[in-house]
Amino acid sequence: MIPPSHPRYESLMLRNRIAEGVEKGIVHPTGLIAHGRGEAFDYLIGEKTQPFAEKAIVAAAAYLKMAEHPVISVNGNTAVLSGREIVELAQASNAIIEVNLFHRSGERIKKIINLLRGFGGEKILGMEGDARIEGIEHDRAICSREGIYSADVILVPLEDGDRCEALKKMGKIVLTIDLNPLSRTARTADVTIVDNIVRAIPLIKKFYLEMERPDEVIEKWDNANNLKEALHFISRRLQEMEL
Ligand code: PTJ
Repeated sequence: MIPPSHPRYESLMLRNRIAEGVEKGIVHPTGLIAHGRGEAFDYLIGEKTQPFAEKAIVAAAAYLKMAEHPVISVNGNTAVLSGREIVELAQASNAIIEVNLFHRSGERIKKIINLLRGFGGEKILGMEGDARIEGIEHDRAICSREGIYSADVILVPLEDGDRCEALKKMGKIVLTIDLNPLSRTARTADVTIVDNIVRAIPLIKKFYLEMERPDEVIEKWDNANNLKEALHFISRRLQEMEL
């Protein structure tokens, strides 16, 4: 039991959620490693939604607002960290949720679908596996025709670089949440939110609901420039750190 007064309470609670997710067979064991990498980058950005992240969150909300067929892709880590908030975002933005795993297993997909249903998610895709992401080998390519395959805008948090690239080649607008601004996903996506998913998802919903002129936001959006801001922020913070 971690006392709420512990200085690293929130971070330790998230860690517990990921560890419990592995025990329940929802998170893939390598999800522990992915989470640890995320934690390290979260440290570097001060464990707060920084201005560059907020700008990207607004841009993601704008793309979702302009979308005709938005889809939110959920994996094991995403489900245990932000499952409830993803269901709420999908309801607010009329997006379809698809459980789509890097390490695909029918059993894990079923468990994640049940978890999301418990949060009020009604139609959750993922079991059909009736289409493929073009240009990707093996089971990682399997997706749902009604979901990811036909999406125009897709939010894929904590994604792998290969699949992000393949989704771009299929002509989709890819929105991602990745604490690592150097990852291939971060550099390939149309919008990269360099923030923790637990902070980012509720804010996407908030800005989505407030947004009046998504076209103006998109017109001004420059993902590469925003990533540079994130990297400058980290390097400045390191240089100015008092020990
Ligand atoms: O459930 P599956 O089978 O789909 O597998 C999911 C994982 C995450 C294991 C899989 O997609 C994977 O191995 O991902 P990567 O290639 O390690 O990439 C995950 C990225 O997410 C890394 O760049 C991390 O820095 C980042 N990340 C980890 N935790 C968070 C995060 N970004 C935002 N918020 C987090 N909490």
